[in-house]
Amino acid sequence: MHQFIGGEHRSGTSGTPFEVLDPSTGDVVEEVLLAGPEDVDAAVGAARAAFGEWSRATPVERATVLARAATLLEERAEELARVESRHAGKPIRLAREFDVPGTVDNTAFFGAAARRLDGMASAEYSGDHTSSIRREPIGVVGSVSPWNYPLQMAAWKVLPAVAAGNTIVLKPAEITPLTSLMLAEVLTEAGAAPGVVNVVTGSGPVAGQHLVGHPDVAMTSFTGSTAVGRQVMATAAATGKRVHLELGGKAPFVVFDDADLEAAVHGAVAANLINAGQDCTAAARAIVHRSLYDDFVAGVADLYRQVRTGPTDDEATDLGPLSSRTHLDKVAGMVERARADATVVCGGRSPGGDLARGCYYEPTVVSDVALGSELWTDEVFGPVLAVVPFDDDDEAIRLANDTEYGLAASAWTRDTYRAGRASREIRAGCVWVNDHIPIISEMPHGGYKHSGFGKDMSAYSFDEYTQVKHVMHDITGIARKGWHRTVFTLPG
Ligand code: TAP
Repeated sequence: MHQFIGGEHRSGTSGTPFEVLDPSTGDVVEEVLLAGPEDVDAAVGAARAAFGEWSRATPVERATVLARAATLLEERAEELARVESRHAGKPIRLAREFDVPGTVDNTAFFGAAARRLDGMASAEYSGDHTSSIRREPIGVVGSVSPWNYPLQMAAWKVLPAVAAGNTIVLKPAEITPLTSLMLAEVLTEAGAAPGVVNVVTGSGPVAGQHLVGHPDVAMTSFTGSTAVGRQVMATAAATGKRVHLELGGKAPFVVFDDADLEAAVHGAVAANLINAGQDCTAAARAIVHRSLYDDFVAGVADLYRQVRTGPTDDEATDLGPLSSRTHLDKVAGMVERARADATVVCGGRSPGGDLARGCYYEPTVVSDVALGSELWTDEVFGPVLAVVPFDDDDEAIRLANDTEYGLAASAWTRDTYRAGRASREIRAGCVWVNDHIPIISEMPHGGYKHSGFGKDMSAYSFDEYTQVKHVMHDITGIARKGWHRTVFTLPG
């Protein structure tokens, strides 16, 4: 029963079975019958049927559902953390302390935000009419989410959409469907009517593509790779729907010569290894002033050798596996090819022993990476830090911006003017100063350049999930209005 349609768990009708695996062992967690186009049609039908009532619910009614859902998620926190850890291969500590509390907080935030969807103030701009702005939901939203943070990415898609009065069909990545189903179940238990939140678990090319191209879906929101995002945009274009894309990243981590080296080294380790590097904002390219370069590389490598790589259910584990064997092969291949023109300082291989059954990869530092090489330009999405030196601030900013991506970046400096320049000139949706990774529900998350457009989280996300209507209300009661004479004048 791995589809959640119209408030009920159902089985997929594609006839295609799929094994959800634990990437730390290769064991089967659950066998799923994938969704086919008929399941997507049923989910879109349920969402369409639920739209009228949900879109007319008062803000406080929607807020009450979300507030209850936050409480229910908190009650199920340990269960959610365990399922998330198991199918996404996350260390249990990360699932418990980041994924689940982040989702609870997001749900509570959108519960509160649902009550204050602001428009422009009403006023008599023409003198003869009251103009007001209505922010209205768009309709059925079709969302597609990735495997790296299955629960949080589902929440980022579902919560602003339903808080604003839309109904939704979400297709999570087929390898990590379980916590998205739990989120839909919780929202329904909290009082969202059947059909408000639906989840179809199927493959991207079948269920995802059908959802994005569906004529009854008014908007697509997608989080995933830039390559698939472009395909999604092309599919959505055929039905002329609104598109919101959160895509890949290759975040620069710029360490100026006045930086606190200890802070930068520890910051780089945490920001590169979070979620085994499978984080679209993870520090991927460390750009370090030549005066600190050798110490920075040695410091990060020293900490990487102390990282505890291990079973995901062990509270002591720092680094879990990558999400799948296919992804492990991709990461390992990129590091192998980088050896031709760069230095692998530590890591660069999978651990042996008990961990060899899983998709583990050692924390890896690659120094003197060649500009323009694959490791410099392409997303690795693994625990691999590419490091290059720079000599002056202009070069640092240029290297930070030397990427087609623009999701996130950080600048490490004690000089307030340098920090100001970096945050202004680095082209990314988020720039941290002397930190890298923290996110908060109140602030937007989204990309520049090929990292996509539109924002997740925060009140800014309502711009994606609402449309603005101008209502112009005559206040004169005059039958023959002055402006009519511009169009026609009665003879005589
Ligand atoms: P993708 O391979 O792009 O897959 C993302 C989702 O798209 C999955 O659900 C996938 O389904 C689906 N999909 C694949 N082909 C499709 C198609 N033709 N039509 C509709 N849907 C399709 O990304 P991923 O490997 O799961 O996730 C990693 C990527 O996501 C990275 O690039 C990362 O940077 C990005 N990401 C970005 C953000 C933000 S906020 N910008 C956050 C997290 C991740 P199946 O996998 O089930 O086939």
